[in-house]
Amino acid sequence: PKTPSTEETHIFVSKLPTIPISNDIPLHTYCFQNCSDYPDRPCLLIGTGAGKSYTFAETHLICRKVAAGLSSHGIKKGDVVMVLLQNCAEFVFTFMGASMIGAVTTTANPFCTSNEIFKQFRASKTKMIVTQAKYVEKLRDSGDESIVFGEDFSVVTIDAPPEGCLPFSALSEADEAAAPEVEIDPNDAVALPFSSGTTGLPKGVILTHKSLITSIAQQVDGENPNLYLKPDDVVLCVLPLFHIYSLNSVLLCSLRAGAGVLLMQKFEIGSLLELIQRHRVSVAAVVPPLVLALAKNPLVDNFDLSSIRMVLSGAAPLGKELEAALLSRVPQAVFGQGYGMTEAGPVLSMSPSFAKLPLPTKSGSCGNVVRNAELKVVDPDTGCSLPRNQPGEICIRGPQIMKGYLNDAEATARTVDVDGWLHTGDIGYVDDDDDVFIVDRVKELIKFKGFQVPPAELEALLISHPQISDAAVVPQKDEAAGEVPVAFVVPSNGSELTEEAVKEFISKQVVFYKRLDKVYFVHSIPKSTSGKILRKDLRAKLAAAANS
Ligand code: 4UU
Repeated sequence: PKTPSTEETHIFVSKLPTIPISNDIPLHTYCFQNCSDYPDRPCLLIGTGAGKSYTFAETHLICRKVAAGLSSHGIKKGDVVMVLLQNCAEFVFTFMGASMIGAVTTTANPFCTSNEIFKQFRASKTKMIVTQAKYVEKLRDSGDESIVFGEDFSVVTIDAPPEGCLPFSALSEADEAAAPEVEIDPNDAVALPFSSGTTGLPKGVILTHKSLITSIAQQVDGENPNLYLKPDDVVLCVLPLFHIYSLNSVLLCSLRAGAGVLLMQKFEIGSLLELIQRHRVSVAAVVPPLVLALAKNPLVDNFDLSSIRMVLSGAAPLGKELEAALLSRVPQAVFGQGYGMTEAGPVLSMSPSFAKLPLPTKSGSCGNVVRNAELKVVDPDTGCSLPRNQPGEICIRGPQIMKGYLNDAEATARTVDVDGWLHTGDIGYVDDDDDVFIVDRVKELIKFKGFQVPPAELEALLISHPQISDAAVVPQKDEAAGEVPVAFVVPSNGSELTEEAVKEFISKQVVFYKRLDKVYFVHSIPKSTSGKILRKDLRAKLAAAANS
């Protein structure tokens, strides 16, 4: 990032007063800080099966047992545990248990391919993987002789363990009194989600106890919380916990606020509606494709959704029409957006309509910057900060942002400047009422239904194909997914490559949302004199083709 000149800096802060934040304690202590006041209240409600639930006291106890169990299976302070799970109680127990012994959780999508999982495994130096039996086959062959299943890492399954794996009871039935006492520094890592950030391949994002506590507090603490979760709320957790949105704004915020969390393994509209009705879900955290389903699916008419008082959408842009369509389905609910980025801890702005003393916000806005933080908008060409109503790159500063990328000082320095500003790669502005609007994205990242698709990863795979000499991947607008990745491919001389063959070559190697929607064969990829792909030109080409 460029350093601005000496002129005045325009900095935006929250309209809500700054609050004291106890971010010098460990994350688990903070999240469970008030839970002895309501030990018997439901904490985790399981959406599938017999409808099991865990109270706050039970949840806290199992987390402590898992802490002891992780420790007795060799996990030490600073070690990394990979949670490769769909939403379930064991996810929560492992994450919090790891925190209790100063270990770090790296979260991964269980639908990822073996190759994708082991990239994250190697980068994070994972010692143990907690998963489900059906994903174990993907873990048996790391593709690397020096990483041997069961020797160089252990595998725990939450269901019946296949050969060479431990049952989850090995962790959850340990004696909680045996957990070691560890000193935790506020700047120690606790979560290690992976994100490609503004450019390049996925990287480990170091989120510390301090960063996560600050981010949670910015949402749910203070006399007038920005995201007011009440003790009798049932908060829908259908978005995957391996993504920071759900992990932070749904799970950790609810734990802190004493609200119940309804865990759903995956999104399926029928069971979602049924569960909302049955458990009287009051707060729903969603992404735009889910808003689409709730707004448009005819099944919605058959269910009672009157319990919903708040709908939060984030992770991708949401059109005003869709927002209006949703509100016609749940007219009693307050609707608003949150704007987050993994590296930002993650929340940058949140609708003030969710506050205890709510303030109005405009349709299409991502709310106001969170408290105890600063936001500025910079001109991408000059690096100078811009006044209200002028779009530029959004930057955020505060104790909630990441410590940095794991083992990548260069990428960290490109993203967080010397003054502590995190450059998001999003283009937006702040209007006269402090409402934040995002209008474009200048970073490489593609978002399919809110999931990250890093073009650099797909480009590297494409170029590894013997019949491809060059390639570029860019987003194309899509009604259902928001964006889909499409490739421009330069075939090698004489190759008879087909679109289908290229698509299949990729789809075998990547998780479903990274699959190419379209392949265009071209003679060359437009590049700048320094060799950078001119993505803007390719995006313009796509837009022109779509409009013709
Ligand atoms: C337009 O998507 C996220 C985190 C989202 C989040 C978290 C907590 C939303 C609400 C909340 O409470 O993280 P990443 O790292 O996967 O993707 C970050 C990028 C942003 O830089 C931006 O380009 O996702 C896009 N994005 C949005 N775009 C995130 N939220 C929004 C939004 N509108 N509301």
